Amino acid sequence: MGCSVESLKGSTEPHKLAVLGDERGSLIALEQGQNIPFEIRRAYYIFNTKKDVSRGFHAHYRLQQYIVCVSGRCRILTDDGVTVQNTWLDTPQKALHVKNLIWREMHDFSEDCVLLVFASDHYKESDYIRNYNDFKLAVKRYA
Ligand code: T46
Repeated sequence: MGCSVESLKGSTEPHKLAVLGDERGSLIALEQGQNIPFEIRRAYYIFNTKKDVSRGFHAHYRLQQYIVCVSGRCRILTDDGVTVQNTWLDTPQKALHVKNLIWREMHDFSEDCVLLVFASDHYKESDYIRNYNDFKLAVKRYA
């Protein structure tokens, strides 16, 4: 990579989101600079996931993401090269801020799972680290 990679400290942060509900139902607002601590360049959602099929298995050199499970549940494994963390996203009230240089895997999707992701950059395959050994080397290099 020609450019610097941000610090690894505090690389996966769970956030609790405030529900703005009334008698009609619930609403959660996500705003750049309020809940989402980076400029949003892309959003995508993952749905129609198949039983016992996991996803992810990669890290990003620079990309930060903010992940919310708006329906159903799934388990997100994050690994900073030293510590592995498992977080259940099982309510729309939980969000996970996953910074750069974090290995992530998504497991145990419920049938109704819809994972909404906000990303700090456009899709770039060159930003993906898809091999775990390459990820460990990148962590050593940039930590
Ligand atoms: C991540 C986790 C949480 C695009 O063309 N544009 C996009 O914005 C994305 C996200 C993907 N794609 C293509 C690339 C692949 O051909 O869609 C296909 C599936 O992507 P991928 O295998 O990377 O999907 P996941 O679920 O393993 O990972 C995704 C994100 O790629 C990744 O950044 O952190 O969700």
